[in-house]
Amino acid sequence: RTNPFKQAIREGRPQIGLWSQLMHPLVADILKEAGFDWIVLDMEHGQNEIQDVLVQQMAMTGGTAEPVVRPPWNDMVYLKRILDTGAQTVLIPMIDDAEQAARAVSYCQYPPQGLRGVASGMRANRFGRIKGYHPLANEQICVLVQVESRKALENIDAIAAVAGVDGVFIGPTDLSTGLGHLADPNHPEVQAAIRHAVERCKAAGKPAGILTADNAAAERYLDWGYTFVAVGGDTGILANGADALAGKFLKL
Ligand code: 3PY
Repeated sequence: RTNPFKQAIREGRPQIGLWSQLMHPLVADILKEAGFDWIVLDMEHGQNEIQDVLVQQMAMTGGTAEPVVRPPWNDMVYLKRILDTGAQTVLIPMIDDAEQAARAVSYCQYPPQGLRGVASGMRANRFGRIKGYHPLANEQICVLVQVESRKALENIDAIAAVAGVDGVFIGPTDLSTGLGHLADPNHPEVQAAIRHAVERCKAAGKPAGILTADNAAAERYLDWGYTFVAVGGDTGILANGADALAGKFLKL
C-alpha cells in the first residue's frame, strides 16, 4: 500500500489531523467520514491497546485519513506489533536525541537497514497475499518522532537530520512542561520555542507537526510552516458538544 500522507508531508502539503483516544471502531468509523488527512490512534495517553488500534484501523478502511499510531514509548516490541497490524505511520513519543531517533527508525525498518521483526503473514501484508510487501515496506513506513523536552529542543537539528525520520512532531504540552510552564503551551517562551522548532525542521528539510485544540493557534502554526497539524481530539469534541447542549437546555 502506498502512503499518501508520507508523500504529502514530504512535499510540504498541509495535512490536517485529529487525535483519537476513544478506543472504539465505531468512533473511528464516525471520524473517518469527516475527511481529515490523518487521525492519531493514541496508545501513549489514550487507553488504546493493540487490539483497539487494529479494529479502529479496520473501521477506517476506505476513509481519507491515514491512521497514525502512537505507541506508549519508543519500544521495539510495541512498534513491531503496531506495524504488523498494517499501520504505516507511527508517532513515537519522547525522543530526546539523535541516537534515540535512530533507534526509533531502526525498530520500524526491516533489515538490513533496521531491526523490525519479520512475520510472513499479518494484516500489513494482507495475510501473505501481498507478495512484494517485505522489500517495499521500508519505503512506505512513515516515522514521526516527538520533540517535547528541553533536551530534545536543544538536539532538534540532530534529531531532524537522522535518516529515516520523516517528520518531527512538537508535543506542545510536554514541551511547555519541560520548559518550566506546566501544561501551558500558550506561554510566550513556549510559543517562541514552537516557532523556533519549525524553523530548525525547515533548515533540516523535514516537515514539522503539532497538535492544538485552539483554532487560532492551529492557523498560526500553519502560517509558521507546520505541515501536519492536528486541530482537535475526539474526547474534547464530545465533552464540548455535550456541555454546549446541556448548557443550552438544562438552564431552561
Ligand atoms: C503533547 O502535547 O505533549 C503531546 O504529545 C500531544 O499529546
